[in-house]
Order: sequence, then structure tokens, then C-alpha cells
Amino acid sequence: MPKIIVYGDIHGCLDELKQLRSDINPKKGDIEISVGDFLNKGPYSLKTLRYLNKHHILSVMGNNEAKIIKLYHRYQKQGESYLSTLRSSDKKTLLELGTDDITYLESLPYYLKIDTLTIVHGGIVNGMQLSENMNDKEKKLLTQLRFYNKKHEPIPYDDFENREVFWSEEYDGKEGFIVFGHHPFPEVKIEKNAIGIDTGCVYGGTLTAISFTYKDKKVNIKKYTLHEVKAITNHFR
Ligand SMILES: [Mn+2]
Repeated sequence: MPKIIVYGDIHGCLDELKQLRSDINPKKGDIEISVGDFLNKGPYSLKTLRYLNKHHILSVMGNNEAKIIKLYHRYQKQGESYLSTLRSSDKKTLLELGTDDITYLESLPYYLKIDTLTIVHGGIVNGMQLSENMNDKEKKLLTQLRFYNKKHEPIPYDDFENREVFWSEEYDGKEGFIVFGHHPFPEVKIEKNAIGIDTGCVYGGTLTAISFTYKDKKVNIKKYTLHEVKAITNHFR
């Protein structure tokens, strides 16, 4: 039976991705999708991008892909001097990529929906409707959402003090069952209407994938399988 396979945040950890794929052994007809943040921080950004394309693995936009696109355009404008302002891993990733690669990154969708399954990198706020013409604020949430404060407002990553609840704990399911990444959890974060599969491979955790059976254009969200491989090392020290 055909499957939909979604990979957690790869962050250039190509060796682990290859190991995970060899464990899963995808067949022709399976649909493979990266949850975004397949590049940056880890060892092989460009090679991972090429590998995804070669194996027809789809991806949604992660905040790291969005960031590299932004940096690339600033670099084009400001020239060499701009590079010295960047973090070393951002700079390394940026310099690996060519114009065609950036064009590919710019083509990534902010979400993918297959039947009742939805894939986004960060998360979605209840009441938000996924559509082709979302504004920049909504796109930012899709790639970056993590915690709400007491007033249910999304807060920036570094506002540790006001973390009240993680978005997926309150998600109402109206935009489908969501597979997301972005926030590394020590173990897969399982909710009623969502599942977080970033298990921090680049930080020495594991690379996780989730697979669903896909028959007659129907995804069985109740019945999924988790796959994981251990990181070779902490790639981001
Ligand atoms: Mn991310």
C-alpha cells in the first residue's frame, strides 16, 4: 500500500537521512515530504537540497529556508561586506547555494495538504485558514510558531518567561491533522490533532520520520508508523 512519509528537521544531516530512508525503504508511488529546515546548522546543506530533488522528496518552507532566501537577497545588494555580519553557519550555507537553488527555495509552499493531513514547519493558530494568498504575518507564523503566552498570543522564541502553552496543545484540528517540525522535542510530541516530529538530529538527538498509509487518495491519520535514527554526533556545537 502506498505511503506518505514525512521527515523531521534534517538541517543538513544527510548521513542520518540516508540511513533513515534505507530503514524505511520507500517504494515507487510513495510520497515523501520534508517538514522544512532541511538545510543550515548541520554539515551538508547543498548536498541535502540536491538529494531531496534527486529523490523527488517534497518540502514545505522552514524558517531556515526563508532566512537563507532573505540573506541571499541582502548579500546580492550589499556585497562582500555583508558576509562579515553573518553567523558562521548561515554564511557557510549561503555561500554553498547558487541562484537556481535560491529559486528552488523560493518555490517551496508554506503548507501541504493531502486529504486530512496537513504539513507545516512551525504551526498554525486556531482560526487561521490555510490558502494560497496568506499574508506575511501568517507565513511567519507557519514557519515560526511555538508558544503562546497567558493571553494566547504567539511569543518569540527567546521569551522563555512567558511561555504558557505550546500551540499544538490547543490546536482545534480545523485545518487537518498537522505534522510539524521546528521545535525540537526529546521525543515526538503527540497531540490529538497534531504531531511534532523534530527530535533535534542536528543537536545530537534523532532524525524522525512518520509514515501514513495512503489509499484511494485517503490518508489514515489514525494509523501511522514512526521511524527514527540516532544522530551520528552533535553537529551544532
Ligand atoms: Mn525551524
